[in-house]
Amino acid sequence: QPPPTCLDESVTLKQGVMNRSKLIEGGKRLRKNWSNCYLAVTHYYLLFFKDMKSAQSGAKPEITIDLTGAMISWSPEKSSRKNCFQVSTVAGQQVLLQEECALTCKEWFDLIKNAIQRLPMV
Ligand code: I3P
Repeated sequence: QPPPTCLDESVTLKQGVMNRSKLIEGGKRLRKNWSNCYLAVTHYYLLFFKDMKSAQSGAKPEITIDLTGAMISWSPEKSSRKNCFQVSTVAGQQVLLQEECALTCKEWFDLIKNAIQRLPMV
């Protein structure tokens, strides 16, 4: 399943604002840097857009995360912020996601976890 090149409502399970910090990209550990972004979850991918406006006007995602074989876990030790979880991909990308409301954050977590579990293991 190739990654969507823009927001596609027909395959989007959930979309909304999240705080994100990349941890590892291209095998390199990055300096932690939180930013507010617009996340869309599909059955196969996480798509991160700059904001809602750019997502809904057809912009390309800033980051695309392949959920096949990915791992997700709560990671309170990775941040001083509450409600943090991390997603790691087979390709070695790592992002931290965070949201102030514990309930909303758990909804994202459960949805992404379910999506991962439906995909084949690699
Ligand atoms: C980092 C920045 C991050 C913080 C991180 C700091 O400092 O304050 O927000 O992560 O903590 O190192 P800098 O901007 O100078 O790089 P949290 O907000 O998630 O705690 P860390 O080093 O303990 O990860």
